[in-house]
Amino acid sequence: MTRPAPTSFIFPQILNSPDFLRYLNPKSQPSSISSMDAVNSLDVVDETTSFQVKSFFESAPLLKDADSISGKLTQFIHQNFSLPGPRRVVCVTSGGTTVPLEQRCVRYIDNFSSGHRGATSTEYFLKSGYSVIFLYRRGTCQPYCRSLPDDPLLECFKLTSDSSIQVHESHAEAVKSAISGHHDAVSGGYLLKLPFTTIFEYLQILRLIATSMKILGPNAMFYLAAAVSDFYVPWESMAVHKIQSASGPLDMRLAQVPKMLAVLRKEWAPTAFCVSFKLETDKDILLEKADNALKKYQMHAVVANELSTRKEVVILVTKCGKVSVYRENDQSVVESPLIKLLVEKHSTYIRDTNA
Ligand code: 9Z3
Repeated sequence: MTRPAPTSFIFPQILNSPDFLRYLNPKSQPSSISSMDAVNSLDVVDETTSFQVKSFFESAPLLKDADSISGKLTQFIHQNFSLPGPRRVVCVTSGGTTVPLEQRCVRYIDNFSSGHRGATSTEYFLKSGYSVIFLYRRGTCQPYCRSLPDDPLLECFKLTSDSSIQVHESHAEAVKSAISGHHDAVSGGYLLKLPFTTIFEYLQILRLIATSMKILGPNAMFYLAAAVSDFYVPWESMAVHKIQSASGPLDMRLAQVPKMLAVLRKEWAPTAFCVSFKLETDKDILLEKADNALKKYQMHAVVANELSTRKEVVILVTKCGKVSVYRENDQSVVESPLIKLLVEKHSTYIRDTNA
C-alpha cells in the first residue's frame, strides 16, 4: 500500500544552501571550527553561533511594538539608574515560549511552564530591594497572584443586590495583598512587565532588555527561568497558511534555536551577573548538564532542577560548588532561600568587580 508523501515545509533552494544546513544542524560545522572551540573559546562567541544568531534575528518576524518596548525600557532603566545609591536591576524571564508552525499561526509547539518560578522569584527580588524587568509569557502566573484562585475574577468577586461588585470574605486578604503589592511595585517604578508569546518575540525582547541594561554594569542581573524552546521552525521556511491535513502525514524538520546564552553573556550583557536554569527529567544527568552550562556559557550560577521536584528543591551550581536549596515547609516556597543566596552571590560579584 502506498502512503501519501509527508508534507515538508522547507523550501528546496534554502535546503540546498550549505549555510542553511549549518543553521539547521549546528553540529555540521565548517572544518575550521570544532565543537570544543564552541566550548572553550569563551571570550568571543564562536563563528557558528554568531552566524546562527544573525540568521535567527534577520529572518525573525518584525517585533510589534519594538519602539514602545524600547521606550519603556529606557525610561525604567534611567529612572532606576538616577536613584541615589546604585540600584540593582534584575531581568526575570518566566513561562514557556511557543514555536509557531504556520506564519498565520493556527498551531504551535508549547511546553509545560506555568511561570510560577519567575513570578514568585520576582516578588522575592523586589522584597530584597531589586527593581525587576519581568519578561513573561502571556497568560502565565503573575507576581503577587500566587494566593489567588485559578479564576480570580469569577471566584473572588460577587455581585451585590444593587449590582455593585464586592470581594468574597474568604478571598479578601489575598486580593488586598495582590493589589497593594502589585500597585506599590509598578507605581513606584520598581517593576516593569513585558509580555511575549513566541520564541521570536522572547529573544528579540531579551536582546532589547540586555542592551538597555548594559549601563548598569555589575548591578544588572539576568535570572533566566523561562523554559525556552530548543527547536523552532525558521520563519522563511514556515508554511504561510494553515497546514492542510488532506496532504497526509506531516514531516517537519525543526532547526536548533541558537545558543543565545553564549551571546547574552559575551555580547549583550558582558558585565551583568548571569543565572541560567537547567531542567531535566532524569536526575542522573542533571548535575553534569548544569556543570556543562556553567562552564560552556560562563554563567555565574546555574540553578538545576528536576521537573517533578522543582517546587521543593533546586541545586545552585557555581564555580565554588553545589548547594541544595530546599523550601522550609509545605507553606513556604523554595524561591525564598534561593533568592537570598543569589543576592549574596551578586553582592560578592559587585564588590569583586568594583575592587
Ligand atoms: C526552569 O528550569 C524553571 O525552573 C522551570 C519552572 C521552567 C522548571 P514553572 O514555570 O517551572 O514554575 O512551572 N527553567 C529553565 C528551563 C530551560 O529550558 N532551561 C534550558 C535547558 O534546560 C536552558 S536555557 O536546557
